[in-house]
Amino acid sequence: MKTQHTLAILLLVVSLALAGCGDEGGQADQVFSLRTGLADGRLAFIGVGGAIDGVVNPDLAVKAGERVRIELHNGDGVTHDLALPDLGRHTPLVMGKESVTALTFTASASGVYTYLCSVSGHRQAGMEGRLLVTP
Ligand SMILES: [Cu+2]
Repeated sequence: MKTQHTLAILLLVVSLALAGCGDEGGQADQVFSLRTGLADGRLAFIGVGGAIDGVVNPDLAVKAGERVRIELHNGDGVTHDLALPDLGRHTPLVMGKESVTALTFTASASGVYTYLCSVSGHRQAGMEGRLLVTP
């Protein structure tokens, strides 16, 4: 079991390293950091830094055409991800407290999109917010 755990961490580190490489190609116009945790006894994405600091499931406001990077920090040790189902995008699972994953994409069309955690039951438990893309 210990070996499996070590292997899982190793795979996570490798996948994070690969994700990092993939992101180097394009500079992001907007970077948001979210941390998983509890707010009022519910699961939540909590903003870190900037205008969203401390905000629970913050609105992420960007302009159409901008390159957006969302970093997801695991703050509670529970496995999570961040998915944008309308855009068909999601981060890898972020497992283990203080692990970080990220998603970089171009917000091509204006609109209101839902971001959520796709781990079973987590959206219902509170992990849901909005990405606002304005023209
Ligand atoms: Cu979750």
